[in-house]
Amino acid sequence: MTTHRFDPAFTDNVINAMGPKTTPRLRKLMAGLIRHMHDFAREEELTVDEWMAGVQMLNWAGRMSDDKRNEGQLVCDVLGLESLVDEITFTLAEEAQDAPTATAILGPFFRADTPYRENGEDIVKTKPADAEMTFMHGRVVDFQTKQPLVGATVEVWQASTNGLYEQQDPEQVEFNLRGKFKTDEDGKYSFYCLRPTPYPVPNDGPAGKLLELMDRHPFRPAHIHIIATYDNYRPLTTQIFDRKDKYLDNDSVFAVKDSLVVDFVPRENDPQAAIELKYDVKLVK
Ligand code: MBD
Ligand code: FE
Repeated sequence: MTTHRFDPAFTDNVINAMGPKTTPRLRKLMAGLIRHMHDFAREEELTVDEWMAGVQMLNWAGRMSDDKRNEGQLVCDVLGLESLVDEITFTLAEEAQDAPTATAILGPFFRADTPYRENGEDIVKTKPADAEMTFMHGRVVDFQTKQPLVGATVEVWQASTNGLYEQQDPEQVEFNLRGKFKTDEDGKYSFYCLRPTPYPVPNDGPAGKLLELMDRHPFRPAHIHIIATYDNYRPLTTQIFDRKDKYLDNDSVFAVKDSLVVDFVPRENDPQAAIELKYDVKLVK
């Protein structure tokens, strides 16, 4: 039996080809994915050449990805998909309970093996000439009771002023601008870092090609990544953004939320840093 390709019944045939040994969730996700992809192709009258260009992009992304580069994720990011999924996850969690510190996307430059450091340590191990040294500190608290969480983990990472994360840049020592901290008996964490600077996402691959084809710039506003965890609390992945940044309203990966915009302020009497940022992380169970 054949059906015309424009006939929606063709799509049902493809979906119904799934066998009984799937999970309900997988069946639902695959059916939705197939339906939307087919509708997209029909609505846009996608040509073979256009489809093949997309396939080539996927293959290119796969080829250039390894443990130091996650191009597939970056492609999703410039298309807003990771931020959309983050928002959906956050909203569902919020509906289940009240609002903690807002989440933001993980992004492609997280490293699972980041070392623990002492509170007050400087994560700037390779210092760029234009470094604006910053003291970042705050507490991790229970969102509802406001009680400090002692021994919570705060992990941070940021790009250097040349726009590169440590694993992208042979000039930076390993784990430069990264660290994991444990909150002290008052629930406090602290470290020295760079005032973050805006930078373009890597644009020498398919993500950059897509941005160029869509006539978009690759810049992200200055940000610091944070993951905060504590026993029995919901793990938090987020980013904070400099209020003074000019890309707040047009982040190339759509990750900015109002509540994550922070103020860097002048710091007095500290030979190590002329700027500081106080940031409390509020976790929920
Ligand atoms: C980044 O630095 C980043 O944080 C995200 C989410 C995507 C691309 C580059
Ligand atoms: Fe980042």
